[in-house]
Amino acid sequence: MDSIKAPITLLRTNQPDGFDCPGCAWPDKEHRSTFQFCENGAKAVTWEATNKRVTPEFFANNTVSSLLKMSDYELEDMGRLTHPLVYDRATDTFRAVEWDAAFARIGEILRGLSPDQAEFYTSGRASNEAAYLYQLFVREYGTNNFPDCSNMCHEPTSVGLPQSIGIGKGTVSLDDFDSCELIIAIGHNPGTNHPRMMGTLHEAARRGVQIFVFNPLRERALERFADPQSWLEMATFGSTKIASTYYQVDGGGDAAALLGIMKALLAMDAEQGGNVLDHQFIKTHTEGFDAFAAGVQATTWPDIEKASGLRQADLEQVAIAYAKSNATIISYGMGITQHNKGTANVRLIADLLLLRGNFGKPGAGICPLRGHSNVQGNRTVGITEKPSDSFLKQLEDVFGFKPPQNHGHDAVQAMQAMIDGTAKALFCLGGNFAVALPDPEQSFPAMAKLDLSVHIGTKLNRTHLLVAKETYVFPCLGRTELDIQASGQQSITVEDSMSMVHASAGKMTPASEQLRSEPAIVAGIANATLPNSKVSWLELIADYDKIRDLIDKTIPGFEAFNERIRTPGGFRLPLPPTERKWITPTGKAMFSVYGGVKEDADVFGAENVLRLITLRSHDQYNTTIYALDDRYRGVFGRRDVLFMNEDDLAACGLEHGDLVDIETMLPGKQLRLEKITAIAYNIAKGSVGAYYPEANVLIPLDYIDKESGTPSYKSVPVRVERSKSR
Ligand SMILES: Nc1nc2c(c(=O)[nH]1)N[C@H]1C(S)=C(S)[C@@H](COP(=O)(O)OP(=O)(O)OC[C@H]3O[C@@H](n4cnc5c(=O)[nH]c(N)nc54)[C@H](O)[C@@H]3O)O[C@H]1N2
Ligand SMILES: Nc1nc2c(c(=O)[nH]1)N[C@H]1C(S)=C(S)[C@@H](COP(=O)(O)OP(=O)(O)OC[C@H]3O[C@@H](n4cnc5c(=O)[nH]c(N)nc54)[C@H](O)[C@@H]3O)O[C@H]1N2
Ligand SMILES: [Mo]
Repeated sequence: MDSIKAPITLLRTNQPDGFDCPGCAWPDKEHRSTFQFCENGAKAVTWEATNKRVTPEFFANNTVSSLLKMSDYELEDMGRLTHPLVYDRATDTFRAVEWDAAFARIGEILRGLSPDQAEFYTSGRASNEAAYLYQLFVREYGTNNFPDCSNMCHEPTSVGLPQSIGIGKGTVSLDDFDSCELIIAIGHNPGTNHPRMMGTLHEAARRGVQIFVFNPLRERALERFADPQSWLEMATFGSTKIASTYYQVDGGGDAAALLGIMKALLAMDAEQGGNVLDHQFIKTHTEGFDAFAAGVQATTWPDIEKASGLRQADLEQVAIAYAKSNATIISYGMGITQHNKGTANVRLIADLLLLRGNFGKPGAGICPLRGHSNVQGNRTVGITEKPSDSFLKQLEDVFGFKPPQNHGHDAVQAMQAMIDGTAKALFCLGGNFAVALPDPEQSFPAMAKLDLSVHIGTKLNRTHLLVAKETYVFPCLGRTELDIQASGQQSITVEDSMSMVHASAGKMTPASEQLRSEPAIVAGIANATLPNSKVSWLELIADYDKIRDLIDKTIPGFEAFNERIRTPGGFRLPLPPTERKWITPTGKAMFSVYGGVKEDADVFGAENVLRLITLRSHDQYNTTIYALDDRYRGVFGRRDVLFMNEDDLAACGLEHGDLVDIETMLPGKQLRLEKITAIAYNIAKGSVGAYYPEANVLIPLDYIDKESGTPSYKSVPVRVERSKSR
């Protein structure tokens, strides 16, 4: 970004009249605090607002085959896309195409397919307005095939929490962090992925709130953190201790740890005459306690210790602190969800909170850390392969078409349909679908089998280059850019991790005159595909208030949307558990039975089998690599490393710095990653860590949490040996 624009643009991040940070989904207090941005938010903003451009001239001089040889980092580093592009097979290049001609051709192809042969992916940066139009178009076209990035991320939250508390979202607000007495942070790395949360944790730590961290890796920022917003600490190079205690749980050992804490609580409650659990809450608000308690009691301490890697005495300490706290928040991320029993893990967290009534009171609740800045909003406005009957009915009533009733494909199922050849078309509203998914050896070639692929993006990435018979790449406006339509300047809206909906308006001159907004591109394709549509697509684009009026009419919680969005800070969507209302089939919050203690007992028993955890570095945003450093973990200039515990290195006959080959140890799978440098690291014994997406070659596509369909990106059994290839 040029040096004059950069500071002005960054100052507008997360301001009432500015744009929402395209980084993470952590909220801001009232969204109008003084200038708040973080290092990684700044990277996300400047990544989008770069001066570099990748033009039709560039594409004319570079074949797709030659571009495919470039790294993901190099591809995005070429800059912003400037023109709508179509793939030309004869020359193996992309060339510029007229928007309307492209839309017309796409419409023609789509009309020739049966709707369930097309897959419509969404990555979580799209605005509510774009995502709503997209689902409307796709449902009028006739399918619920909505693979989305949530399917690889917080789907276990979307599936598990409704069963437990009646809604698939977090229940805490930022204010709750001001009055909580205990925070338990499981399986997330906020110093890198939600840096603004560090400010919140930092304040809590200074208030004397205990923070217990459960993580197999020692993450520096969770141990100590200097708040960049605190001038004094920066000036004095001081830092605040964050984790009161850091529990270095084994990878995949969280369920055992949670069961241990709950076993200790049940025992304390029995000893102390029922003073430990909130029996009144349990009686009034929950069901399933007896079966749950029996399951916990049947779990033995030796099993818990073995599966969690933690000692009984440690887990009892957590239970004692939890019993003392009148208001507890549990936050969690991918360390909980990306496992074979991700959904069951999420339910266990809810169980622990239910035991002491930690819902619907100040300072307490559950806090899933969402990924993309509007991934939660996308789901709220209808991006789901499993729409509810009531939502479909509402669409039918308001628009007068019959939406498809059967459930569609999630991300893994969409890729499987592409692999077996039943899917013929793929749309991507943002993201890097093929690179984000497991097993590129299967998924990359599947892209070429499609008749049509269409991508809406800001920068070029590998998924765009894995061309189908016909491929279009459409450049769109980013969050930071001015969006002018017929009625004037438009704002879009987003929902953060805490269900706050607010407006966002970019101010920068668009990267190219050719760019269109995401809503405009979706509407253009819809208009060209559905000649008898019940929706006036182009009118909606003239004024996004009209899109919001439709959201208001069809989605609960958005009443008076246009009015409320004009209040600085926006508004909060209804969260019934915060009022102790439970929208479950029984009308109560539900305890669950985990069943056993280990998520995958059989696989990891064998000799020398280690658990591979795939991770984000400090210098990356998912598949976007900003640079090759991972500062907090002390890795510089490279990403081809494997984090290993010293004991595991020794057991494999290796030393720090040795080159290793990694092989996936699942029956019938032949997945390998070769010539990786093993480095000694403070990681729980039995677990090894490697960077995503490079390590996706080791993850089978069908190795998933069966309840949610989410790949077990953090729990792949592997064997590590000295590299044969030198
Ligand atoms: N800068 C930046 N910000 C981002 C992103 C980014 O890539 N870059 N990505 C965004 C997205 S889409 C998401 S989903 C979030 C992801 O944010 P996080 O949830 O923080 O995701 P990860 O970096 O994958 O790592 C999670 C943490 O889980 C730990 N872990 C791994 N396995 C286990 C386990 O079995 N148990 C426990 N207790 N811990 C475990 C790892 O050591 C790591 O510290 O961040 C969002 N924000
Ligand atoms: N091994 C392993 N794999 C994982 C994970 C893991 O932890 N380990 N994490 C998973 C998770 S949590 C997620 S969420 C997925 C992420 O999967 P995706 O969401 O598909 O991937 P991203 O890397 O976030 O997408 C980056 C691309 O988005 C486009 N883009 C950026 N901004 C915009 C915009 O404003 N509009 C549009 N239209 N496009 C834009 C750019 O073209 C960029 O190349 O990956 C999953 N894959
Ligand atoms: Mo994510």
